[in-house]
Amino acid sequence: MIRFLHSADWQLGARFTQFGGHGARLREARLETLRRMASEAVRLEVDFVCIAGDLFEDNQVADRLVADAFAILASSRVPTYILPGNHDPISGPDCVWNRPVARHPPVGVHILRNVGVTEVGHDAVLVASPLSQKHSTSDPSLALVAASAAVPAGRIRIGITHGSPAIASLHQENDFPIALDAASRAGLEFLGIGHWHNWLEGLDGGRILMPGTPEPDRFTNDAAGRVALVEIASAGALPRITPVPVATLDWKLIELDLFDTAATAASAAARLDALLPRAEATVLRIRLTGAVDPSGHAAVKAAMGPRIGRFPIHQVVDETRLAPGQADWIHLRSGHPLLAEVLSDIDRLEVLATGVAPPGEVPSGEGTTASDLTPIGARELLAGVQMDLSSLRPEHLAAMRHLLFQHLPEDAR
Ligand SMILES: [Mn+2]
Repeated sequence: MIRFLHSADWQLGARFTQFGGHGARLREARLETLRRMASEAVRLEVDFVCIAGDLFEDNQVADRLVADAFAILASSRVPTYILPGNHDPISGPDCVWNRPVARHPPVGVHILRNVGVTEVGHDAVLVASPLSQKHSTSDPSLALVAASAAVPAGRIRIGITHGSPAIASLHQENDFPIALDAASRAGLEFLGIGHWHNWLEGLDGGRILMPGTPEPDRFTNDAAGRVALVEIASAGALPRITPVPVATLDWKLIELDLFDTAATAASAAARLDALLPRAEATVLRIRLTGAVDPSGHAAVKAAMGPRIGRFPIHQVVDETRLAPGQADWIHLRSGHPLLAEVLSDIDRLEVLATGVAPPGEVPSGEGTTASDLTPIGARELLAGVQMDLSSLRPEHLAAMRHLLFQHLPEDAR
């Protein structure tokens, strides 16, 4: 039985310029998470830790950061194996791995500089294929086939490389495509890969795992923030994989459509309140969309105002636009005959339901307006329609127009 932690894509030193002055806090969070993985390695009594590429954001990171990261990893006293990825490929003399700071890492920290096999104890070996470029159309796992073939039978073979699972439509040709049977093709019990930032398991019958970034770095990767505990009982056995949460910060996105500003204001407040207990450890983005009038917009902002201030790292992305006024509607109707007909039908419906013509009603293409309808005409129109008009109020019809406007393509407005 061999037990180890598999992680990748730490990208230590990432600048997070989109967060302005908070970039430093986000960079520090990544080191806190690295400390957490080191403690988990001790707590779980694993045999080793591996990092399948992109420990560093690029080959220009400061020596000080490299030394700090190595010191954290060495502090666990659990052997740690680091593979160069596409962000930090092993290349020229100035690349991070060839600088003096990485030439002489602390005891227990090992850099997988070459394609080859490393003993990791318990009759298990690590078969590595590091990257030496930023892009390539070749499969980095191909090198594992020959390397693994040289390992005596009966050993547990653990592969490690970096690239994209060659899933049709999900990967790019020049982004290190990895065959979906790369582990079984090379006779590996397990292939630990890195590159994409969300947890991805189940490939090659459960033998390939992409753990995702241990510290989230975007709002869409909802399965990031973990490292993998991998346990392999013996040669030939399937790996048992358990996610181990290590993230320091939660990345939360609140999306608000300001269609109904009163309801949105209430829901914004409730959703922010739910996140407040962990406000200090949250990277918050609020995205506002929809067409809205200035007072509704102000109401939503007012509901969020006092709460947002309690989140040290937050962004408000305001993609709302002004709801159309009377003049806008007239302009829209004149430019779009089909839209004009639909709006005219909504006007008719409003007269039928409420007995009052909506403000700004304009003649339809046929030259009749909703106000022209007599009660008899209305009854004739409604005959056969199972519709209770008495429940329809002017705000419902306003919502219909609003919805219609929301769904107009940008260039039609
Ligand atoms: Mn990568």
